[in-house]
Amino acid sequence: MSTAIEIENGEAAADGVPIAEASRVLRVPMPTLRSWELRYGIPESARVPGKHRRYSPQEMHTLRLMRDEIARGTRASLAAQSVRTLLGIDGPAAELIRAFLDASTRLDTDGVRAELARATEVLGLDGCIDEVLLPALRQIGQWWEAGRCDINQEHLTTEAARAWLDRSTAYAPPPTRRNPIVLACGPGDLHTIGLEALALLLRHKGWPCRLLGAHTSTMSLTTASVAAAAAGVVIVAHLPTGRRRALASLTAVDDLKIPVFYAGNAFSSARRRLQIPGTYLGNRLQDACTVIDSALSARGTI
Ligand code: B12
Repeated sequence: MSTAIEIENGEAAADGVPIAEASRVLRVPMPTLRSWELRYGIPESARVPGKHRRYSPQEMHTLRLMRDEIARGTRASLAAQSVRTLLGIDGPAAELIRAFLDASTRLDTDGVRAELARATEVLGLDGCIDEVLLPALRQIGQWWEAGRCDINQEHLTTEAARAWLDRSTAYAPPPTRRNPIVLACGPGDLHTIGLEALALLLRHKGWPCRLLGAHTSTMSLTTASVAAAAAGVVIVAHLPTGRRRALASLTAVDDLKIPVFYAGNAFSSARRRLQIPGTYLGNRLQDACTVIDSALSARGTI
């Protein structure tokens, strides 16, 4: 018998997943799935008239993004727009994501960096990060989960993207503020790229940044934040298993009366953000950068 995850990835259903099965696997009622397609074109219909709807692995992915976006509290119409952007269905990002993924599939790390540079020319740095880099990484995560790419491809692509972020940071304008922003993963998390990208955007707003990186313990974070006289602290956690320890770090920084901000999938639903100190940064890095910049500038910490 096939497991839910196999079906969700399409591995066990070569002809696609029937709507009743999709509803069961995704835990979304069938009428809701039908209304997403009718009202918002999510996913775009590939149905042959007279035949029952069957969802391909890519369509299941689209539905899952829609479900998760709504679970984060977004209205269905806006969620549909955001899913389109995430998938690169809309606008010039679509071609740039494809080119990035082609370079990744060829294991061409120079190509990955070159595509990020091209995306920056076309969409600006904000657009490159939110509309190309993050959606492409999400797609690679999906491919990896579905067995469509191996771990080497994921690692090479991630490292190429990190090298590009690092190099871009080296060429960012010099800081115009005095107190730095400290950025760290929660103690249980290795997923640094979102933080590295945010640090680059903050550097472009004049903020010096201290990136503490992966698996930062609460003790190291508080010690470094006090030593640096941090203007603010950002903590990111992706894995649900790391949420409790990330929360301990947030609380410790908040106790020091340093403004604290947080993001990542460990906090993606409203329920997971109940009674958490600090400011939730949402999904888009350019918006997160604006929130932090406005909050800290308003405090006059420069
Ligand atoms: C690259 C990567 C890695 C790299 C990280 C390298 C690095 N230096 O960052 C490595 C190889 C180390 C890694 C390890 C693992 N990973 Co990993 N990884 C990824 C991948 C492909 C991209 C991660 C990423 O940067 N995501 C950022 C964006 C693209 O993710 P997102 O979900 O869309 O994020 C949204 C919001 O959270 C927010 N956001 C995200 N980051 C930030 C940051 C800021 C500042 C803000 C404001 C917002 C924000 O914006 C996004 C929406 O627009 C994802 C795939 C994916 N879907 O994310 C898997 C993924 C996150 N990894 C996963 C897993 C399971 C693991 C491992 C446990 C694998 C293993 N068995 O060893 C380990 C965990 C190690 C650990 N303790 O953390 C799962 C997590 C599933 C879950 N929910 O629990 C994912 C989703 C892959 C998958 N499809 O299964 N991983």
